[in-house]
Amino acid sequence: METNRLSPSLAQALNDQMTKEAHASQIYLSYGAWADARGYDGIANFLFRHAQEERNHMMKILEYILERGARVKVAAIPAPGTDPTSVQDCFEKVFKQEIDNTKAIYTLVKMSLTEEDWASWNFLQWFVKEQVEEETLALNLLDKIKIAGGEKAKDDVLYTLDRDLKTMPDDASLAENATAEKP
Ligand code: OFO
Repeated sequence: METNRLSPSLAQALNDQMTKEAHASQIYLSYGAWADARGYDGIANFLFRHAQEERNHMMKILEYILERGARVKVAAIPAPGTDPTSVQDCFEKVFKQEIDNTKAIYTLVKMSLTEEDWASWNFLQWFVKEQVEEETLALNLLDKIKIAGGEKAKDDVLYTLDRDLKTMPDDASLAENATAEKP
């Protein structure tokens, strides 16, 4: 009896997405190491936490593939690429990385829609929402550094930003999640 509930193409695409999430994790890890080596402990802490979040995303997909009876294929993770050249460049790279990942998630959503695989479509909505949060978070960081002077940001401003990032929440609060009780 056939117990696999994923089409071969969607199973492959989800496996590929697992690798993309692992790749994102490696990118955050490498940027975190870059920031730490330059004395930006708070930025490093934020990026390391985010590396873990990306790994959790990978695990979430892995568990879903297994749950649907398809095969998980753990593939090689591409290298994270070059180090940022500045704090601004770091956040710009983070933002671009999140946009690329959003595009990949949208492709998966489209596939599930075309295949009328509503279980996968429903599963992927969590990622659609997550990407909105992550893009907002990255954009907020980019705004902060731009206000601080971008490439010309002074050391004391970078110091404050670094200190704030240490305790910054991992998720951005979105307008659509606001309620009358919790505006
Ligand atoms: Fe997995 O959310 Fe960012 O990339």
